[in-house]
Amino acid sequence: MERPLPAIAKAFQELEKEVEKGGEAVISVADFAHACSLISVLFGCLGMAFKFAEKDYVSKVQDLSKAADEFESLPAMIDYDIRNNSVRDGGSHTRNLLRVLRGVDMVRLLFQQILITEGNTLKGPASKAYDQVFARHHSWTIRKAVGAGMFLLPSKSQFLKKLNEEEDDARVHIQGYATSSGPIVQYVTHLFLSKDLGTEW
Ligand code: 1PZ
Repeated sequence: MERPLPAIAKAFQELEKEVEKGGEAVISVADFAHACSLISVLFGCLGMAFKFAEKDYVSKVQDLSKAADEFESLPAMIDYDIRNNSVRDGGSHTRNLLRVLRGVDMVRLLFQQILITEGNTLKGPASKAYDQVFARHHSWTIRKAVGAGMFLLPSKSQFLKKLNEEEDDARVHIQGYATSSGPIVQYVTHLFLSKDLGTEW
């Protein structure tokens, strides 16, 4: 039986190790895209409601995986778009990176909320995470669609069952991801800010 949660936690813990080396340490595009691709599995455990989000996320991660053939590191990939004046262009690697990073951050907050929320619902945790990370970047139409989808989420226990997890074990991996993804989000955010690209677009 497959168990996606430990794999997700492990991939981000590995990335965190790279980031914690500090200094010259750079995350490779391939490792980042691979870790982000593992998150896609979660969509499959949420039912049909978020198919539209899954498609958008998966296509952007695939773009980053392809970019890994061309660029070794995330900074090198971003620098390419800066030289081409294409940072904010629809479909650019750098723009897709920012969107995917928000996905990573949303799952981080979702997991944090799951850990501190009592009861068996995902609606509260997911809504909080969405409101903090994505809401201000999305149109009214998308926000309404997401809000409607929140009512269709499975219960927490159904979600864990689909992930082939028992509650206690799941908490360890959920905590592992929540902790290790934080420094990754910070690192990539810092790349954007240090290159004067901003992140509010
Ligand atoms: C329990 C968890 C519930 C999951 C709720 C997921 C809500 C995310 C909703 C995202 C809607 C996506 C619709 C498309 C939006 C696009 O307009 C933007 C901008 O794309 P661009 O113009 O640059 O091409 N895309 C995004 O903002 C990226 C959306 C990624 C969503 C990833 C969410 C990860 C959460 C996974 C939870 C399992």
